[in-house]
Amino acid sequence: MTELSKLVRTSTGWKWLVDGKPFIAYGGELHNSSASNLNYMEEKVWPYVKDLNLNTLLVPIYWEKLEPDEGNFDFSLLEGIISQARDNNMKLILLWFGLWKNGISSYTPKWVKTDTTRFWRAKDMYGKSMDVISPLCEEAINADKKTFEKFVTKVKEIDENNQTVIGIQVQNEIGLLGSDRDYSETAESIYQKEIPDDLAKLYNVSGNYDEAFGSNAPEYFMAYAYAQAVNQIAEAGKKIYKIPYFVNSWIEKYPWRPGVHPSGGPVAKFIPLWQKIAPEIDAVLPDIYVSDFNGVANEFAMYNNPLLIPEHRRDVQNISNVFYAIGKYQALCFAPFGIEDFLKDPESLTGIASPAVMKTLAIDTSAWEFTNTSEYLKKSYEILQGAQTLIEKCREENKVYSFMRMNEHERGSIIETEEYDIKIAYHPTTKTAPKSSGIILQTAKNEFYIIGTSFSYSFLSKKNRSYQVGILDYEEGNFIDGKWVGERTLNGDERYFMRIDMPQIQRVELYQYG
Ligand code: N0T
Repeated sequence: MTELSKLVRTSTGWKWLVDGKPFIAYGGELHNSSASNLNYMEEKVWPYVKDLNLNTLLVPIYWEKLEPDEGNFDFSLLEGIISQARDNNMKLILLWFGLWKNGISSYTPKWVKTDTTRFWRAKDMYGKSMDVISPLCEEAINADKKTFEKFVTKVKEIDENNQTVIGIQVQNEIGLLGSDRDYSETAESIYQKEIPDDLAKLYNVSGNYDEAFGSNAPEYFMAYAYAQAVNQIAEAGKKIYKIPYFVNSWIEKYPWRPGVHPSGGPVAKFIPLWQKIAPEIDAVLPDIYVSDFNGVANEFAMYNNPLLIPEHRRDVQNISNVFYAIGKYQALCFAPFGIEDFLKDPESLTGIASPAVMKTLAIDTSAWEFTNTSEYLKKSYEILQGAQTLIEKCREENKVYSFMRMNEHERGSIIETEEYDIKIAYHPTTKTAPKSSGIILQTAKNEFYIIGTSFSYSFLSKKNRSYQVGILDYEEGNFIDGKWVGERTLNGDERYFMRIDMPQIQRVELYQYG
């Protein structure tokens, strides 16, 4: 048996071990409906994702397809997808679209949807039934759990000795949309009671929800309900097959009211709650569509939570967030959403999200300039995977430096190492290229690998003003099988300004003279 995929805490951060080796998922997530048909996958997905240098695909598995009638399972999609992934040399993170998908219960099978007595709905503040099976409905949790067990058992059976599935996301963007909490009768009675002990201890509060949490009570009430429900499901899976289990978050957005973002979903402030109430969940993952990448990454990497980004916006400017994610936050997964569009329908990449979502949000993209994001993504993934061994080594030695343009007014930054100040000048932001972002790996006192896109840089001596920095070797190149292979040597005009435009790696060896 191979060593199963796992997340491990190290003294300098987090590692994801896959086949016993450190792994970073350079991924993409599929559109919601793509994995419902194997022919579609064969014709309209695999040919378009295999040339993007991905090593991981995030693919949904649907309850309605897996158990069309109660107790009757159909594993053909699951088996087919794993086998297709193997043919394409791709790892998988499977997304369990069970009881909840973006808040609602749209992926439950017919027999669940129509039996509203057994699988009762949450009610909004006006007493109207919602399209959401309540997270307080025990029967529903048990039914999902039973199916999830079958699903995980099947994964184990196929995959244990040849791991393709390296993680499972339990549900998708859970939380209650359109109401701050469930106002059903059952919910109401629980809401009025004393809060559970573990919750009371965690926040050092007491009384009923209103007494304990004041005006924030509805969201805490829902968060507890969802964390409890999802933990039971994840726990059942983990008992069978111990790989990482995740939840993903529809993050808070303006006007920051629960119900505008799914209430009770795993937003950053609830990570401590999830860690306590849902210990079988290994990490809480942010879906990042907003422009403040750094703010979100920072929040989610706090609380001892490894940073994995299962959904990321698709526009060209922000695609270089991948460098900062890896360099600054030791991210273990980066995945733009709707990845099959990148080569098939590049024009759709003018939006931050998929066309359907852009429409829902009423964002007009007609004035946006079109550039194909894929060439940048592809190149970034190629060089980052090539440099993987070095990145891991430098992470351990704390020799990774990273920078990114945070807004249009910023012109550059300085990275301080022991011997040098490295001056980074950001290239002007354009609509058609990624914003400046990069990683610097220090491999010796005087040797650096510079990775990234859209910036110029120079080295200044830290000794004193009369000291100068000279260049011994400056080249572009690539890591092939973990070894640096230099290509063009950069000297003369090419070294006068040291710069990187398209995603690239450069190596530089310096000396100081005075
Ligand atoms: C995502 C995706 C998919 C600042 C939307 C994002 C996916 C789900 N939801 O295409 O449905 O399954 O997790 C919701 C927030 C997007 C807009 C944020 C604008």
